[in-house]
Amino acid sequence: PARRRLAVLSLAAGALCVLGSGLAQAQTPAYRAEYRLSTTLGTAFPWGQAGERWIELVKEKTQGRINIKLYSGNSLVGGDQTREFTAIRQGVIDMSIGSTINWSPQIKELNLFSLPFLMPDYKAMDVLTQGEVGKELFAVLEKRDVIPLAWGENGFRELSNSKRPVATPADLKGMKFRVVGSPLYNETFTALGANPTQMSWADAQPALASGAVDGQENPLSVFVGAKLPTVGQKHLTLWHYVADPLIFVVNKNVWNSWTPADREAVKQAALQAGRENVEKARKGIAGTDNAVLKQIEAAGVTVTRLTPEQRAAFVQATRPVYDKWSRQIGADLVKKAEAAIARR
Ligand code: X2X
Repeated sequence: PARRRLAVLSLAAGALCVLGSGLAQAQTPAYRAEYRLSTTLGTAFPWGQAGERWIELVKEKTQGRINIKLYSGNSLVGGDQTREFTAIRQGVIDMSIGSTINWSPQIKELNLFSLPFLMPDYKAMDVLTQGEVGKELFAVLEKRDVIPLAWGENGFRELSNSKRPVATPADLKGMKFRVVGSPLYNETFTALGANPTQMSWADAQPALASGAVDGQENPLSVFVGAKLPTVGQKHLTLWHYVADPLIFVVNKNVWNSWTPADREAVKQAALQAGRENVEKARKGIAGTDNAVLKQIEAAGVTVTRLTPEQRAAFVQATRPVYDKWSRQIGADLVKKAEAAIARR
């Protein structure tokens, strides 16, 4: 019986060995057949196209080891873009190209880009994302278990409505605007005398079509891509009050499951897709190329460009919101951003 017991024991030990080597194998990269990439806008927009491009470049650079599927419309979080960041942390989403606005409810520092009239032009946006401020924001994301890789762009957000041309805060009085993101947006529109209401992009389009809200704010690429003039958005004001960059990220556990060489490939792919995305987001809008604006005017939309005096009235009306939120974001970070913009 003693010998039999020994035999049983050695059998058990053998089984453990087999199990053990199986575990050892599982510790070498266990790549999944497919990873989920979340975006808000789909492939009719530069944002969704950036997702497609990242996927394509990753596939190419990893020789097909990393396959990604695009889930636009924030479909992995039921269309609720303000829940996206939490879902990335939890692993419901593996990768994302997300707007700073949509993650700002969880990451207060990302409200920086939503401070009204902080960034006067594209150069100002670039010195933030490509400089010290951008690095600091990436460090904040990493502390929250999300690996940031590259910057992209949604764009400067312009104001549209179905009621009348808007050139002064007084013109906004009583108008209902759809906003998204953190309470900063509610406070900005309230300070201007408008009635803001927070809803997802998925809900915004039917709300605009039915007249439940009068207006919205989004980059011109979105205004055109979503065909907002066809749902009565006939008045556009170019006020450049805020702009939202996009950030390419990967869930930390997913990132750690890849070999260092594949991580580098995913990062380089993000940087390239990000650069191409910024270029595309500005096409027809920035500098001397105003093809998108021409298209908008051809659709019968009145385009209002603010004089410096008119712009100053919007800046002044929103200044208390700027000051309050600077403290919430972090006075040091805001000062650093202001200094970088002043030096640009
Ligand atoms: O919902 C919006 O307005 C959009 C599409 O621009 C964002 O996701 C921030």
